[in-house]
Amino acid sequence: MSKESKGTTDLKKIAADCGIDMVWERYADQTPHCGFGQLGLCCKNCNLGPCRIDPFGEGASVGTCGADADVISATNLARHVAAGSACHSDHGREIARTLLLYGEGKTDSYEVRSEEKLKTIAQELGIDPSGKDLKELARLVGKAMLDEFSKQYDGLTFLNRAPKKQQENWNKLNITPQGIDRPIVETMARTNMGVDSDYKNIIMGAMKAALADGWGGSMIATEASDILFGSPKALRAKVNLGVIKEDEVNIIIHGHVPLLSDVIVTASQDNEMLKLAKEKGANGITVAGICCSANEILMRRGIPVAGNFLQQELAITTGAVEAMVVDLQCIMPGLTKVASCFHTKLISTHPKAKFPGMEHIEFGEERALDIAKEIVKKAIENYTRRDKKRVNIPKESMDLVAGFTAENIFYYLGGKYRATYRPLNDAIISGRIRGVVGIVGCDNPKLQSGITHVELVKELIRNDVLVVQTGCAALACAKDGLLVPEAAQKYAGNGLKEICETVGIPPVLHLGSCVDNSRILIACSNMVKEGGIGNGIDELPVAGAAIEWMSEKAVAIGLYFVASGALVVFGSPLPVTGSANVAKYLTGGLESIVGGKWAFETNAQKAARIIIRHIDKKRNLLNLKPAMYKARVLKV
Ligand code: BF8
Repeated sequence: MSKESKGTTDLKKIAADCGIDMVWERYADQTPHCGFGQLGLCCKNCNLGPCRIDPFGEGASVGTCGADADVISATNLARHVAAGSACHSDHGREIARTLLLYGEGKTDSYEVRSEEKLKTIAQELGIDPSGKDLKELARLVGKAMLDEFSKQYDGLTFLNRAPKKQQENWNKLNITPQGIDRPIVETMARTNMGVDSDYKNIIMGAMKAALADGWGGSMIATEASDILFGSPKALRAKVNLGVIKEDEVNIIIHGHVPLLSDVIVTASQDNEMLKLAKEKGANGITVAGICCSANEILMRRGIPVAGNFLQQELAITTGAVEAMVVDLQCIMPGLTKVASCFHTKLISTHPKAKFPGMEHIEFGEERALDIAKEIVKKAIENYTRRDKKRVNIPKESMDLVAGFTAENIFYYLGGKYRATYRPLNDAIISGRIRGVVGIVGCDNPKLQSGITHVELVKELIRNDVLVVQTGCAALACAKDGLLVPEAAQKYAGNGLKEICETVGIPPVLHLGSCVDNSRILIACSNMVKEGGIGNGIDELPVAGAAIEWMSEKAVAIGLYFVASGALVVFGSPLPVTGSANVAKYLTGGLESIVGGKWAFETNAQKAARIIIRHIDKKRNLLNLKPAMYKARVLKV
């Protein structure tokens, strides 16, 4: 198992010397965790309770209303899924609305950077792009995207991208989302006291909400962002806290929605701002990202990444961050305590996410660039308050290559002259690539803070599995040097190495932020359409893992991949294991219904073995030759 980096250890000591608890100490203070919560056996959804079920069979076996462990754990899970889906979808709605505002001429802070994507999506949404100028087309596409959220009966347009097999199955099971908002509302309604009391039916409802996220809200977030901010292309950049510069004004962007992060980058490159920074004694302005905001501006603009989820507090303890600017999602309320010991200015920007102790500068799409300049100016002015003696920036930074998408993956895999997934499918059929696995999601102190991702990915690529990544998992692996072409030579099995060296790609492809998991759904559908490796996503030699999952968003992502036919491995189990029925259903029963299922395994080597066995089983069912090169022996 890899060790914590020296930089992290040093910064933790600085915080401790300041008397500050960070996520690791707060986590330790919470252990042992509440057993009822971990097992999913407590219910506080009405005032007959709160109730809890005794897992040892000695106390209550049902709540006051009569709900048993099955109902309570399935209800809790469904509500997590609804919250996670709501979060992603709200993000998608904001980008679609901005596209509409641009089209209506109500903001000049944004533009259409991918005309090609705008036209393709327009056609998909039933809008003829011919004869329309960009603004008019953006207006129509923005409006049509927003309509997807409020649809009541019609079904989501992007569901048509899924293989026919999945679409027909969802229709048969009555879990085809009618729109984006409706299944999420429905999940909250059916889990209210005294509504749905059949755990299987509750989980079916949750799958509908999750599908509305993956094939709806998240997919719209990705597509609308590509239109406004540009379709990513492979690029090289830097990752880890070492990207913070000792002699420059450092601004950290943290959160999710690229509407803010993109304009902050633009504002930081403005001559007036650069001049002001010089006047204050700085040699320039560095913008770096944390969490999925980092991924958004990395993928499209090559902006360096300061870190993943668990590094948000560490960034402040470098003593060199003038401002941390946040919007929403995955922002620890604990930041304000850490910042109180340093000169860092914390600035919240979103009306839905305020934090006591942070300065709030409300962001608005209509005058986004002006607001961004105001924020950047505040950061520059704060540079003079920096205490140089307290600056401790770790030396650690690493190269990474990011910018892969469902549309460009074929190009980088050798299909330069044919817009086709044939090279990828052929590599799978020949066995050079054993399968494709998405390693996504958060990093979590429960599981070594990113190190479990790294171990899992290394074991997979060693066994010729091509890995695609998003979210904080991608950043954790990037810091370990896995997202550069050179990593193939060092870590990949012979088959995968041959492909990577021939076409010059890393063995681990970065596909973006968490909403960009939708790119993985599209890539899977494209693999099916290309032919030769199955008629549905459930037949492909693919899997997913969010081994260090933390957020409700990760639960929603997990469920939409399961509902779309994939095996999904989580590290710590979902909080359902207090119900043997629900746990068995999620990890077994669902497979014969939707093709996918969950597995829980905290050990990276064992998780790799689960995934590789699954891939080999799918290859056998497809009558594909075994992986071309003899599998290396797993270490467990
Ligand atoms: O949406 S991976 S910790 S930052 S929830 Fe959050 Fe998890 Fe990171 Fe992005 Ni996703």
